[in-house]
Amino acid sequence: MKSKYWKLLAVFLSIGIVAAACGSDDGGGSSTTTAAQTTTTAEATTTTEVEVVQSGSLLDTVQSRGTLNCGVSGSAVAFSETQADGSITGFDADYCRAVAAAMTGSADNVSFTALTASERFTAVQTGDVDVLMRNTTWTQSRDSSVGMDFGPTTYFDGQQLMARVGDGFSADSTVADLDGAVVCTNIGTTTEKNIAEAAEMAGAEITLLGFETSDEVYETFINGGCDITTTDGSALVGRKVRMQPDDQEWVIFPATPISKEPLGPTYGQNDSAFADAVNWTVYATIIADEYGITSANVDDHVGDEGEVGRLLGGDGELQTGMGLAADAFYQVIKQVGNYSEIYNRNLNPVGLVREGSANAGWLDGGLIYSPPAR
Ligand SMILES: N[C@@H](CCC(=O)N[C@@H](CS)C(=O)NCC(=O)O)C(=O)O
Repeated sequence: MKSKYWKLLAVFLSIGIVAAACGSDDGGGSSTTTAAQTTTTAEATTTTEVEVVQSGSLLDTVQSRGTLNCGVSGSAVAFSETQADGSITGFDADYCRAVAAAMTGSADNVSFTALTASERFTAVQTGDVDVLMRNTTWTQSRDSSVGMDFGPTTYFDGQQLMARVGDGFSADSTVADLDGAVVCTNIGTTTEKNIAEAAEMAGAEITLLGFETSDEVYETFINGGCDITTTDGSALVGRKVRMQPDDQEWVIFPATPISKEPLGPTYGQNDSAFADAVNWTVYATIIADEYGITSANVDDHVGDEGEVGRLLGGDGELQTGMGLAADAFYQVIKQVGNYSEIYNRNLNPVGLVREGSANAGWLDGGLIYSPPAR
């Protein structure tokens, strides 16, 4: 009888630990939980008091602050653009808003910081921003020695080149055709490394000019200071639409990009609660898209059975267990929209479409896919 009582107490105390870990509402510092450690022998079960020190997650900090600090480019056409009134629009900016909606209940609770490529990782490490939504490529070195962790890829990109048709370049040009060319790009990027490597492997001698901002790159390109600009294909498309002068015709090549550039959320490493909240925000937008649930019709689906019901906060919901409100993802879809809505409203206007691209859903031959909400 006595042994049974201690077993029950031990189970009760263990549940207490889990609840404290998931629901901590401190300011993000270390939280100390007194817990029970149990030792079971054939004869008896004894309970010993030990201290479990659990370091606070950035998720707690964001929730108590009430604002998500999100690092963006601020000058990446259609991804994060600073408007005249200071607001930031675009695909990446909307993913900042989505994460803010999930973590704080409102998509408006975002403070944006515009960062150049070379500033971005330091800004995470110093705590100036909580997360980057800054056309940032997931690479092995960034994921390891640089100290970042990466969320689900929101845009599958690849590096391409852009040149003037008047200089003899066409859609069929290749890296080998760059021999003797001056190539402009941003510093602190995968771009500069990829092009240097690709040119060397193709036997093309190039002069690589690196700039801190894209605005400087395109100013120099338009003025004839470089023959080629190179970066993620999506950025070339956006800049061509916005900046090609009437007296120049720009062409993007090669059709198959010279690299893989999976772009998505990036945050400091080893913070699982924060990572889960960011990652499942992205997955929620993808799952909603798979079911055709949009900001316009989400209210009709609250209370649905199965995966949709759970995702929107109904029976069996899994959000509170990860430190979010039960309706966190309902708020994301209601206030920001599903993956297609976010993609189409920001990227269709510059000519980027999901159909036939790697950014189509997996059922349509693309790579956009989510694990199940179960
Ligand atoms: N995806 C690449 C390139 C990212 C990058 O910085 N791209 C440039 C060209 S789109 C950019 O964001 N420029 C915007 C700016 O200068 O603020 C990386 O992660 O290194």
